[in-house]
Amino acid sequence: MTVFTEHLVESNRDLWAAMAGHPFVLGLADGTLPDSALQAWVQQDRIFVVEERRVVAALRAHGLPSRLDALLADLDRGLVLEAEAFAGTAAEHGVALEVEPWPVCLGYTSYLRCAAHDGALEGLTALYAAERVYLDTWTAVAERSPADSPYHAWIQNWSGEAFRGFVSDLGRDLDELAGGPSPALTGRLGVLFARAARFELAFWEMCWSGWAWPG
Ligand code: MP5
Repeated sequence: MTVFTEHLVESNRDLWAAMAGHPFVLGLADGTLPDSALQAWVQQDRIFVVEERRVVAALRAHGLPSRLDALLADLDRGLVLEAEAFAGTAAEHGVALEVEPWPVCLGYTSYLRCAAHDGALEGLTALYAAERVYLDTWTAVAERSPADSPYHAWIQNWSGEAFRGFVSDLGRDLDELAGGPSPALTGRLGVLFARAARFELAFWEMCWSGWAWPG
């Protein structure tokens, strides 16, 4: 029998392929990303990781099994460092830090937070989509990147052993918490997972196309 998290990923293979082949991701891989797209990503993903801390806090407020709670505590510490790394990159490139979240970023972070408030399984399923997409997409970037890629640190951050281990632990704990979900629950969580993954694709597109607020 396929475990729950693998079933979720298998059901969304087309989305995974669309992400690995997205122009933003291909630009990351060969180092040809336009400055405007890179700047948008640095600014918007910094907001994403800051907001992700609130998702993690909402999840932990449900009272989770201790191993999972400790994993999320580690994630929270890592997010502080990631936000600092983005701030450092922004300073190096003269990029403004305090910008508004663009619609897709705001929609996605709000969606993740709502899922986390709705329940532990709901929030973890949506968060797992975000983490698994990042692992798999940056792994695709790593496979196509030269060793001296200007994005080496990011590639390492999201395709290296530490992050791979974290995503694997998160999946294991989600599978354990979900148990053998009923068809109705599987369907409901499947929608949450797929929507979060579609937001991930939209996030790349937002950065690539500069989808700011109209007007
Ligand atoms: C992640 C991220 C990875 N930084 N940004 C998006 C849009 N999706 C996923 O997560 P983490 O937890 O920041 O390493």
